[in-house]
Amino acid sequence: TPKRILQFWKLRLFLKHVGTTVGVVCATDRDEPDTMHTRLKYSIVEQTPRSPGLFSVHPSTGVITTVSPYLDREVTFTIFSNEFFLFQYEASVEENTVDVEILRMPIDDKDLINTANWRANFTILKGNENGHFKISTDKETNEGVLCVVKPLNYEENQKVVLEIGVNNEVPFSRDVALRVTTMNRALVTVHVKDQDEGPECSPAVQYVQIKENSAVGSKMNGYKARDPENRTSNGIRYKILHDPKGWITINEISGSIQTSKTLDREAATPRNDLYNITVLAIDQDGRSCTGTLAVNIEDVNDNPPEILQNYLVVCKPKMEYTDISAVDPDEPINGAPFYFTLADTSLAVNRIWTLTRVNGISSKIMIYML
Ligand SMILES: *[C@@H]1O[C@H](CO)[C@@H](O)[C@H](O)[C@H]1NC(C)=O
Ligand SMILES: *[C@@H]1O[C@H](CO)[C@@H](O)[C@H](O)[C@H]1NC(C)=O
Ligand SMILES: *[C@@H]1O[C@H](CO)[C@@H](O)[C@H](O)[C@H]1NC(C)=O
Ligand SMILES: [Ca+2]
Ligand SMILES: [Ca+2]
Repeated sequence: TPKRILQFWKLRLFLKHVGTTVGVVCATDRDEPDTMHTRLKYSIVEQTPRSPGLFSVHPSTGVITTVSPYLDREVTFTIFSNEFFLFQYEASVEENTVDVEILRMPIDDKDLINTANWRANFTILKGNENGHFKISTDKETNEGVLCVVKPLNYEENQKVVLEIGVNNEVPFSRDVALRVTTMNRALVTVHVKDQDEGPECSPAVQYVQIKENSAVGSKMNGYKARDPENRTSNGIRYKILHDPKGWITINEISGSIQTSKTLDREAATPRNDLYNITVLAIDQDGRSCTGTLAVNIEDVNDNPPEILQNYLVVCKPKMEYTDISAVDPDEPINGAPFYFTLADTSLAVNRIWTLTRVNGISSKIMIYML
């Protein structure tokens, strides 16, 4: 036989909708868990104002619905239940909003017997794996205050269901011999409301590769932003905010790019880095985001090596030789090892000078005076 342990709970709801389900009372019986739905009957013991009544409860499912067109009323429920019940709340929050209170779960302890120092302790049992929510107890009212502490994204999640537990120091059961510290639980369905957001520049950095010295007017894919609501790039326009050397133009409609000058990898500063262009993406309502188009200018062997010294002295007999070094501004693959020869191949010159490779250094030779 079910243990009829009485509990009175008062819950206040802020109603935003009429004619809808506002919650479900679900009483369970620990002794006979499989038969609870067939045995338990629900009814509203009391509601204020009594006439016209605002709510009705379904006798077997426990679903509470509004029956009166009163809006935004604060309502106190007195719920009569077995050992614990599950109450379902609905709450909503705009996406991208943070540090807002979205629900208060009041608990009125006045009717509880022998619980003078009763203080509610709320915990989120399930559904907060990503840490978007926080629940705390209002010390004065003993209400559970549910807040959003990390912004939600409608495009990722339209609703989140949280299971909330509430404990207190005094067991819910008056039957102390049972020593049951049952946790009352509530299910909160948080509806994430869509915001009409601007375009999304994601990923923030997009990469493209162009060979240097490509013909002026060469085209390639550029930057793509998209509308987070429908995930398309339609209707988004593009502008270049910053182009270090002014080498690139962007197609306003497609975001594809075109070279407007001959690209010179060796003239871009800093060399050996990506050539970054800042792109502004604008939607039809004028909202915008910025992204980076990182252009990898592919090297072409378009630079000869250069000898570093243009004047050297070899002073006999103290010196027999000196080093000659050369550099190439292209990438290593288009640079050293270099081949050094004497420009003047005449016998007179060759009789006096000879070139010898420095071991292990491909950009340096020694010139000997014989
Ligand atoms: C509140 O409940 C949590 C989890 O059940 C527990 O870790 C914590 O100690 C409780 N706090 C108090 C003040 O009872
Ligand atoms: C996507 O949404 C944006 C703005 O809401 C609109 O301008 C664009 O036409 C939509 N694209 C498609 C394919 O529906
Ligand atoms: C270009 O952007 C990339 C990616 O953000 C960054 O690693 C790099 O340092 C940037 N280079 C320059 C020259 O700003
Ligand atoms: Ca080059
Ligand atoms: Ca070269």
